Amino acid sequence: HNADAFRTDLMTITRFVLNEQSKHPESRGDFSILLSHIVLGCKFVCSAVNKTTYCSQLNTCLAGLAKLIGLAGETNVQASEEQMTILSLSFSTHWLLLCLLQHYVPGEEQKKLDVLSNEVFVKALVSSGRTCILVSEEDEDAIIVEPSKRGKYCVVFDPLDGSSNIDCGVSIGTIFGIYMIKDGGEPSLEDVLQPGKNMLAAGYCMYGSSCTLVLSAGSGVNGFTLDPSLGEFILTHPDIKIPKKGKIYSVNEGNAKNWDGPTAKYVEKCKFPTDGSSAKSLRYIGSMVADVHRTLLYGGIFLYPADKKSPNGKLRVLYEVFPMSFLMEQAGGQSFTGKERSLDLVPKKIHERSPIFLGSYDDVEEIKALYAAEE
Ligand code: AHM
Ligand code: MG
Repeated sequence: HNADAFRTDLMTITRFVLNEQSKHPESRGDFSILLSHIVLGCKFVCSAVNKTTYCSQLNTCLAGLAKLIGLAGETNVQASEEQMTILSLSFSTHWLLLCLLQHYVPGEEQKKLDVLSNEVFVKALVSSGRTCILVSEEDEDAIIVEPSKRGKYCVVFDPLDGSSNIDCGVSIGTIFGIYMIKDGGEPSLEDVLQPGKNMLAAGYCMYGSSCTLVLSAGSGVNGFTLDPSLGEFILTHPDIKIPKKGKIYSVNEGNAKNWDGPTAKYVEKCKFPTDGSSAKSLRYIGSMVADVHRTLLYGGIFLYPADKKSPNGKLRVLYEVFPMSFLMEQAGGQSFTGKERSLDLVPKKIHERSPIFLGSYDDVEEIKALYAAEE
């Protein structure tokens, strides 16, 4: 139907957040402004990720051609300008010349994508005028915003998570969480070392086959997809609820030899269920945003447990564990650290790690029971 092919009532993320805001007459629109700056960061990273994937593939392809006709050395994939000219002349096809002229700059140093993304987010957040302290996975120290640009929000974020997936074009993402400053005074680390349940909002943006932003401001979870022709995030997944029980488990099984008893028992049960249910499927991308996104939409469980080598697991409390746990609970799922509800944890350091088990309510119930039995 034509009516389905072209939606005419577009709920952009800005309109959505302004609608929500109008339900709180006391609100002055600060949150909407902050969010629009986060959204800008996400759009920038989305475009940078797409360009990088395209350019690195193109460069690999050109370097391959250079090697084929003996212009490039064994290991060196950067051809000199002169070599590239010869190369472009010997392949006088339009396509190659066009590519060379438009995209290939021999020897060009590219700023790493995660560094670039961090710079963009920090600048977007500071310039919003609504933040006072920022914690980024890329910066060792928290950033205290200069007084003239301060607002009441504290933002914790991982600008580009899953960086090992960048070069092969697999989904990566940005994760963020938002707190309110504790009192009106000088911002300090105490403002971000709060338990996750104090977060006002959390979300992630996934740079995958499409660019999807999932957000919760404490009353449910909503998903928006970037329409590249409009440059706008449009509401495509209203009020996301995770299935109560799932058929998928997601974990790095390569660490199995170092797992503790309850984790090992749980994964064994996924593969060889003893209660007559069918075995679960294994899906693991190695990008938290993508693995959590699938878990949210299809149900199941995502685990990054503790192991003998890393007793606190791998994932970071402030900008990985908390925002994803916040979203899971808002969607009707659960998140557990192996000891307690993830959002109850009180971090002592900004880059602290914690084990995490999150997903469908019933699946997380099972792993909680195994840890309880251990005590
Ligand atoms: P990163 O910050 O180095 O990108 O690491 C975080 C990523 C997560 O996205 C993902 O869940 C996890 O590391 C995967 O780790 P592993 O490769 O150990 O399975
Ligand atoms: Mg990370």
